[in-house]
Amino acid sequence: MKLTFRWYGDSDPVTLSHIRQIPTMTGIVSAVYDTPVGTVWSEESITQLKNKAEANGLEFEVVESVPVHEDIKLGNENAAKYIDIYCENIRRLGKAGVKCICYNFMPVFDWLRSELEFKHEDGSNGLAYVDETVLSLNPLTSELSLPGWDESYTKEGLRALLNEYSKLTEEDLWDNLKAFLEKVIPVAEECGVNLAIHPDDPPWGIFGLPRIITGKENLERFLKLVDSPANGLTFCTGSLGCTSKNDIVDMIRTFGKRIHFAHLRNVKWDGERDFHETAHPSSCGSLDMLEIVKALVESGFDGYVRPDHGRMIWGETGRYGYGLYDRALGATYIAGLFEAVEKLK
Ligand code: DNO
Repeated sequence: MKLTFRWYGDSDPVTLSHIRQIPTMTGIVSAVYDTPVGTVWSEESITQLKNKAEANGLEFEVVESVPVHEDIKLGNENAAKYIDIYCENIRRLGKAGVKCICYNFMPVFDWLRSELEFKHEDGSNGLAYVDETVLSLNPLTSELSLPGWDESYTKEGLRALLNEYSKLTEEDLWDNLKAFLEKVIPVAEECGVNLAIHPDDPPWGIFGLPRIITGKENLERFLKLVDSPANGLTFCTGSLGCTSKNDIVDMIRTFGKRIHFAHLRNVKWDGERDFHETAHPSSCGSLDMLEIVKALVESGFDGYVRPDHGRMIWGETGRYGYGLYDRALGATYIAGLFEAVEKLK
C-alpha cells in the first residue's frame, strides 16, 4: 500500500512541507480547484500540482475528485457532452502520471454532517451526524453552511435542480451511472487509470434524493455494471461503517482487488442513523481498524490509503475534518497496523 494525504492546494493551511514530514508518507491526494465542475482541467494546472508535490518529495498519483456533473447523474440532454469532458480529464490526468481517480455519484450533496464541532470529552472536537437534525433541515431555506453543500448554487439554481431530481428514481440513477461507466471505463483502461467510486456518505437517501452506493448488495451491483478492474472502489470505512448494518470487514474481503483506494477512519455509532467521528484507533470508535487492515492485506489490496477526517486537537483550526494533527496521528497509526499485519502474515 501507499500512504497518502489529502491536500486542498495552495489555500490549504496544511502545507506540503508539513505533509512530507509525516513518517512513511508517499504522496498527496488532490485536485485542480480552479475550474468549475464540468470543464476540462488545463494541462498546466495539472502539471503545476504534480511539480509542487514532487518539489516536496511527494508523488501525485491520486485525484480526489474529478466531480461528476449533475447533468450526467440526471441523464439529461447534456449528459453526453459532460461525459466527453470527463473522458478528456481522465486522459490528461493519466498522461501526468495519475493512477487513481476518486469520484462520487451522490445527487446534489456530497458528504453531510449536522455538527461540525461536536465536543469530545478530552476537549477536542469533530464532525457528527444526527439524523433528526438533518431531517428537520430544508436545503432551500436553511442558511447553514455544512460540508457537502455546494456554495456555488443560488437558491433558485438549487430549487430548479431539486425539482429536476424529483422525477428521478433510484433505478434511473443506476441507469445513468451505467451509461457513464460504459463511456469512461474504456478510456480509463486505455490510460492505465483506475476509477474508484466513493460510497455515499451517509449511505442513505437524504432530502428525498436517491443514493445508491450504500452497502454490500449495491456495491456488488455497481461492480457488475462494467466488469473491469478499472471500475473499482474507494473503500471509505467511515462512510460505509457509520451504520452497524454494514459489515465492512466482510465487504473488504468480498471486493478485495477491486478496491483501489482506502479511506481509513473510525466512527462511533450513537444510534441507528446517528454517529460521531472519532480518533482513528479501534478503541476510540465502533470499527475494528486492525480487522479492516487485515482484511485489506489478506485480500491482496495493493492500492492507496489515506487517513480520513480528523478531529481538531491541540487548538488547531482550519478546514473541518482536514486539519493536520489528528490526521497525522491517524496516518502513523495506519502505517503501524499495516507494518504489523504484513510482518505477521
Ligand atoms: C469527505 C470526502 C468526500 C469525497 C468525495 C469523493 O471528506 O471523503 O468529499 O472526497 O465524496 O468524490
